[in-house]
Amino acid sequence: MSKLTHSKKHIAALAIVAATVGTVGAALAVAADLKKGQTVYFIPKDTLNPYEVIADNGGKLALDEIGNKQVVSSGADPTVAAQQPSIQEAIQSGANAIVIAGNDPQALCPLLDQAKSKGISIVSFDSDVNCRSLFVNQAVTETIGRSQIQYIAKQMKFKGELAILSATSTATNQNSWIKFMKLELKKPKYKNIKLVKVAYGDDKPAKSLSETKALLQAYPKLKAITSPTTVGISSAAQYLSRTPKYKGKIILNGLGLPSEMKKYIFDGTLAEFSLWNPEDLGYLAGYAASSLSSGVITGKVGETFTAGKLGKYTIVKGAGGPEVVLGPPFRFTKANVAKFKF
Ligand code: RAM
Repeated sequence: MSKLTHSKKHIAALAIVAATVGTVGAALAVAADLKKGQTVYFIPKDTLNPYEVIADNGGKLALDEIGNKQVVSSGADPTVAAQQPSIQEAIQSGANAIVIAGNDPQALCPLLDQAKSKGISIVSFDSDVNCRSLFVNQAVTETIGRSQIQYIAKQMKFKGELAILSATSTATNQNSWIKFMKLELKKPKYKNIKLVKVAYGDDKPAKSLSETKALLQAYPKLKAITSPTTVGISSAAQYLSRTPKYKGKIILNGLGLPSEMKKYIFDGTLAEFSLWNPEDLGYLAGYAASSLSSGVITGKVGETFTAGKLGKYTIVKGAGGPEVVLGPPFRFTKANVAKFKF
């Protein structure tokens, strides 16, 4: 193996992938169809959120494999205003594709439509926008939302006050998960659980922490907090863990990075949380964007493409239009959390 040239190694790697998915010829053909030397802009919600950084790194892995260039550009805050200059930059520099995690479903669309009219392929990932050809979804939206309620309700013994600590109030992903959390809570078995508030920590550690404090002060009988954001859950866990009055008494769950959350699992602050592999999400988005900008797919339901080591994906009908779904989320507990690197 060590004597193989780079390209032979690449072919060998592809053959392994192809054998795994059982379609050697097809996988090699798709890889050959991808254009090289293209530029793909990754525009995360912001550049400081560790989750977004991991996802962007996954995108780079894919683009490096294909022979494309990644530019990561966004603001320090998860806002529309901070993302707009990055879209403009992508247009002006003649990028081939944009992969964006939208801080709002609609407000970015005038600029994204302008980009599309210049021939730039538009893919959303993590947080959807209304004006894209394809959304790379981390897991089925409904499953993410409903499962968080199912898990926390069990820990709450199906009664008591519950609050949600979200990201920004306009984030498409959190809002669509919260919609399904509320639908799940409508089932008769949750009649004794009261959702008292949805608070917004804006995916900023300091604001997420102060919102956690404010919830606990405003609702002295609060039993549980669910936080569908990695920044929210880690800030809430940090506060609960260092406050003896609350540690192990306020139930916490949500979506977190195992690397950030394992210490709070082991110190008894919380029992479980969920996520998917953000690096794989970015990697899949890198292949999706390159497949679109190469004309291998156009973004129609039923089309397929190969995402390197992750194998073959089929475009399905999602709530906001055509999407590909990375896969089912993982659930982390004391038993498995240490095994995950992200
Ligand atoms: C935060 C961000 C991101 C979300 C994860 C779960 O890092 O809000 O968009 O997908 O949490």
